[in-house]
Amino acid sequence: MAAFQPSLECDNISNIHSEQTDSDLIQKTDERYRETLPNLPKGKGWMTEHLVQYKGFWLTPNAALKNLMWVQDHFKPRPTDILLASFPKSGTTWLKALIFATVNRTRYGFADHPLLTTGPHDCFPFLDAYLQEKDRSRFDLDRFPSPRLLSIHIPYILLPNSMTDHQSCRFVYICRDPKDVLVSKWLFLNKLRPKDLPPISLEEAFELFCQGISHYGPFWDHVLGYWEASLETPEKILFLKYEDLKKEPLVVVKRLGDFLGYPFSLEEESKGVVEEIVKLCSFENLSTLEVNKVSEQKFSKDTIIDNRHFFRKGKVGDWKSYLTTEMVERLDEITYEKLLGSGLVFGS
Ligand code: PAP
Repeated sequence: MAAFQPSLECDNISNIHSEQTDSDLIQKTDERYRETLPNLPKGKGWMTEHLVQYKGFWLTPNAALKNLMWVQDHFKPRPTDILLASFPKSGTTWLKALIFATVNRTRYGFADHPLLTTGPHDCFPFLDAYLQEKDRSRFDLDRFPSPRLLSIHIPYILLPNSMTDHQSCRFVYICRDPKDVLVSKWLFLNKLRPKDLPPISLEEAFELFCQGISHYGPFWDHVLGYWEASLETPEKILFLKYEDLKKEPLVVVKRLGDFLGYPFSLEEESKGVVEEIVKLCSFENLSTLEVNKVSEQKFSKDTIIDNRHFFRKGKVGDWKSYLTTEMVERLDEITYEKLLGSGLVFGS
């Protein structure tokens, strides 16, 4: 089984040749970005001063938009690639750990597993952050062994054809009740908001979220993009819910193993391997590990985040401690209307 540990396996790879041949393409992407940016509508940002609206979705101008263009122009998917896609704060960190542990389960023992000393975001990187690294010799995606585990927040509709094509990579998408997403996102992004900008109040964040103006929003369009694609091509996209994972982690992890082409054998099941994976990746375990309490995660040149911020409460329904009855009614109503007829529902 091929492993995926970029920070261990790819550090010393020299890629001078590919850097030279890529330089024209890189310049073209930079030009496209520079030409596009000034013409985009602006909205208030949660972490950055503002977001820009690109083809219906709200993105941070310096990171998300640029990263998206890099993915569109430079990423060469492989049929064996496993892409984890999500709207931010929907359970990405948890699913990264679960997929990494499932795919690599015959390679690592549970007693000295990499996830005990390496954060999930380091084991399972964000695709766009790697593509954009200036020092591409450090993270040469073309030389990563298969299966490559890569994650994105990019909406389905903005992905290049090379990725949505039936023969290319597979996706696992995770979604979560928007009320929990909103609260988690508001608390998370306020922590990262530069000190020279005043904090965003919950009322303001709520209003922006309802209007669709949040990192990779509108939430509903993001979810529906992957939901509809998963209905059309279920063998290509596995659509999961955070709430289901909480309720029946063993069932979902077994489904995950089947979908990814790493099914659990009866022997593994009887030995409790699925339980071990669920335990290893549980909030209770990961959030108390030293690496997830003290280390920081470098997502790109400008984005460095303390690992501890990815572990807050890990509960279903924590929105009840934050949202007023009016907020809940309004958000539920928007969700109901947006998802009407899609077949997708969120629990209350
Ligand atoms: P990201 O999009 O920035 O990567 P993401 O991992 O999707 O964030 O979401 C973070 C949420 O997942 C947090 O939710 P909360 O704010 O409501 O608590 C975080 O606590 C939760 N989370 C992280 N790890 C786990 C886990 N192992 N089990 C359950 N929930 C988790």
